[in-house]
Amino acid sequence: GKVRAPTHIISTISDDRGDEPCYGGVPMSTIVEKGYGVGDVISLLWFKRSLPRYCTQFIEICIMLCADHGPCVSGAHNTIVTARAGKDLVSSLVSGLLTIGPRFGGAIDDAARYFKDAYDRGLSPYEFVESMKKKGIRVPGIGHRIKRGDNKDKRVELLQEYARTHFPSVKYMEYAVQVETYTLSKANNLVLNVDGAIGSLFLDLLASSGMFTKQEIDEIIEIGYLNGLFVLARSIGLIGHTFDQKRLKQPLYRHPWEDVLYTK
Ligand code: Q5B
Repeated sequence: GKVRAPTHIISTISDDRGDEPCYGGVPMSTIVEKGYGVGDVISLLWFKRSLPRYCTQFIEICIMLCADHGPCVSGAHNTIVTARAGKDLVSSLVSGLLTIGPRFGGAIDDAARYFKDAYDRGLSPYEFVESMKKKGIRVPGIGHRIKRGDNKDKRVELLQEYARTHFPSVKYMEYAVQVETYTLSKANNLVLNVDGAIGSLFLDLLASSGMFTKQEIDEIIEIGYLNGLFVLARSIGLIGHTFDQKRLKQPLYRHPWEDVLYTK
């Protein structure tokens, strides 16, 4: 009989054979005819299912709100310096993307992991924050360079407002808010930041939409899908910064001597 040679690649998210490409089994024509948005495409390619509109809209809001945060943040700064060194679009983009990590934009997965673990174990915000302090770990999703208790991050408020209106449950978000109340009692810079808001709200989306099993939720959190939202979103801004520098014909960047402490 026929013997199938073993394949070198297994792929389950898209198929480019046939008349038209399919994302998660959905043909491109359906995606266009039904007016799907980028949130639907992310649902199909990342989560391998069609999610309800309120979920895909939430994903789209995350992408829009995180697309850029000005020229001074780590990612944009790297991209600007790279573009001004005469490098191409991809080099400028990845140089900015490479700054995304535990301190900058890449705390969403860890925020989801730690908030979920603490909430599921029934830890009070006090017990959670103090246990993190004992371990010498900063609470992911808490703290910001310029946002303060009396100057909260509007992006966080917008995400919370949307979820309170559309999500069946926001128990993880409410927990994150309680954690913030406690951390703010310690220092005014320890606000719930955009990473923490997305991390906790995505836990609510996963847990309350009825679209994921417990095992699937654990796998999503363990693999770490959620930083992908920031990476994808901020790519939009970083590409914009690259074009901006090139359009403005900005020269090679050199940091001023007077801003460096030369010491032995
Ligand atoms: N302390 C974000 O730190 C930052 C603490 C903490 C306990 C904490 C810091 C942090 C966790 C990681 C996180 C995402 C590095 C941030 C983002 C996207 C962005 C960016 C933008 C955009 C800021 C002062 C005192 C110290 C610290 C204590 C600080 N954070 N304690 N848990 N989480 N957060 N990252 O201002 O006693 O004086 O030694 O690591 O969630 O990246 O816009 O810029 O859209 O682009 O440098 O929004 O919070 O504060 O290091 O001087 O700390 O607070 O231990 O205590 P800072 P530091 P002490 S959103």
